[in-house]
Amino acid sequence: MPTATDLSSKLESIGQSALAKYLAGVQGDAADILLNQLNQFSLDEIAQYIKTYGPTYHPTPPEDSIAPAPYFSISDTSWDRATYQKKGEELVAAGKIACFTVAGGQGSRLGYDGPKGCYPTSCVTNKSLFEMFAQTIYANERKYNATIPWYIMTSPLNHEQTVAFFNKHSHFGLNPDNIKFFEQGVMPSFDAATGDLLLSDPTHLATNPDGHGGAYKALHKSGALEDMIARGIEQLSYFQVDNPNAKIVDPVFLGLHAFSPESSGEFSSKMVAKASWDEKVGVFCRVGDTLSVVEYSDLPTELAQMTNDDGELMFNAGSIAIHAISIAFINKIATDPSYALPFHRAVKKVAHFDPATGQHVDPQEPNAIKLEQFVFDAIALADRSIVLETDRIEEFAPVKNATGADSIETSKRLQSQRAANWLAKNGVTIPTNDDGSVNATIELSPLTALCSNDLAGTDLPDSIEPGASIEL
Ligand code: UD2
Repeated sequence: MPTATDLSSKLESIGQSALAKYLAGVQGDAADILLNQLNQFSLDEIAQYIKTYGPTYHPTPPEDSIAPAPYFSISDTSWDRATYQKKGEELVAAGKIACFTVAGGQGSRLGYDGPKGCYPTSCVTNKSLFEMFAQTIYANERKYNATIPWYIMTSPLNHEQTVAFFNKHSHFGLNPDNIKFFEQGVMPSFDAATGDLLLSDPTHLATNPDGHGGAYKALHKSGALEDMIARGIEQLSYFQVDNPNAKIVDPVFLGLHAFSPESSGEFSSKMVAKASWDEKVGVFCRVGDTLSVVEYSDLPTELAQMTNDDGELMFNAGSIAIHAISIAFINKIATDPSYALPFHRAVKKVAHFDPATGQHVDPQEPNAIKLEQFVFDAIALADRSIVLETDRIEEFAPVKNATGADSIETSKRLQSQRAANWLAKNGVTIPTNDDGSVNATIELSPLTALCSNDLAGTDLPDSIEPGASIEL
C-alpha cells in the first residue's frame, strides 16, 4: 500500500498541493485513516474528473436534435397485453425476477432525520415505505409461489440505520436470506473555485454518494450481482424508495421488456403523462437517434411548454423512475470501460475543514462540486430500449418534500385515491367531495390486494362512510 510520502508526492503531481502538504504533516492514527481513504480512490481518475468538471468546466451544448420519445401507450390495443402479462408471470413464477430499491439518497428535502425508507407513509396505519414494499413482495411471493429476492442499495450515510430498522422489525416477515443490503460508492467533493479536494474533518475527505448510477458498480463490487446469478435471477425490477405506489412486480412490464421484439431486454422504463409542463420529472426524449431521459432541469422551457394541436404537451413522457434491467446488461455496465456512464455536476454547499487554517468552514453559498451518475444514462447504451406508459394514480405517489407538491400529504391522497378506485371497480360506493376527490382516507394493504382484480370475491363493505379513515 502506498505510504504517506508516496501519496503526498502523487497528490502534488496531480495539482493537489494543499492536501499533499497537509498529509505530509499528519502523524499517527490520523494519518492512517486519511491514507486508507485516499487509497480507495484512483487519484489519476479523480484528477481527470476535476479537470473536466472543476473550475474550468465548460458544458458542451447538445448538438443533436431533441424529439419526443416513442412509447407503448396505455390506450393502444395493437400490442398484446395479455400475452406479455402471461410471459411476465412465468418469469416471476420461475424465480427469475428480483426487486431492487435505490435507497442511498439523503432525503434532505423531506426534512426527515433517518433513511427515507423508514418514513411513516401509508395513509391510515403509517407503515414505513420499507414495510409497504416488504408486504408487496410477500404478497407477490404468495401469489406466484416463488421467491423474489430483494436488493437494497444504501449509502455510507444510512446503511447501518437501514439494516438496524429491518432487524428491529424482523424483516417484516420476509426471509432475511432473501434481502441483501449493500452500500453504494462515494465521490470526493472538491472546491468549485480551486479544484482542491475537501476534507470533512481533519482525518477524512469530504465525499458524496455517487448517485443512483453508482448502482451498477456497487451491485458488482458488493457481490450482489454474483448472488443474483447464483440464484438464477435474469431481470431486476428497479424502483426508488420514495414511491409507495410503485408496482414493484409488474408482469406486463417485465414480459414486454424481456420478450417484445422492440426491446433488447436490457433496460426498459415506465412513464406517466406529465401533470404540468414544469413537473419535476425527467422526460423521455429522442436525442439524435438515441432514447434518453432529459432531466427536468435540463429540458429547455420552450420545449417543455410546447403543445400539439390538441393542446397536449409534446414532451409529456415523464419518468417515474421504474425500470426493468437485465443482469447481463448490469454486468456489462459495471465491468466494461467502454460502457462507462457520464457524471452529472452539481454545485452545493459543503461544510469542510480548512487544512491551512485548521478551522471548520460553514459556507453561506454553494462552494463545492459534487459528481453523480444517473442510472437511466445506461438507456443510451442498450441496443433497444422501450418505454411503457402507465396510469399516474396506479403507480406514482412520490414522497419528496415536507409540504406542497410531492409531499407526504399528496402521496397519502394518491394512495387513498388508488384504493378508492379499486374498491369502486368492485362495487363499493365511495364518498366524494364536490371536486370529485375521495371524501375518506382508505388504506388497502398489499396483503389484501395487489391490484383491483385481487378484490374480486373478497368480503367488502357496500359503501364507505363520508370522512371515514379505514384500513382494509
Ligand atoms: C428522480 C428523477 C426524476 C424523476 C423522479 C421521479 C433523477 C436524477 N431524477 O428525481 O427524473 O424520475 O425521480 O420521482 O433521478 N439515490 C440513491 N443514491 C444517490 C442518489 C439518489 O440511492 O446517490 C436514490 C434516492 O434514495 C431515491 C432516488 O435515488 O430513491 C431518487 O433520488 P432523488 O430524490 O435525488 O431524485 P429526484 O426526486 O430529484
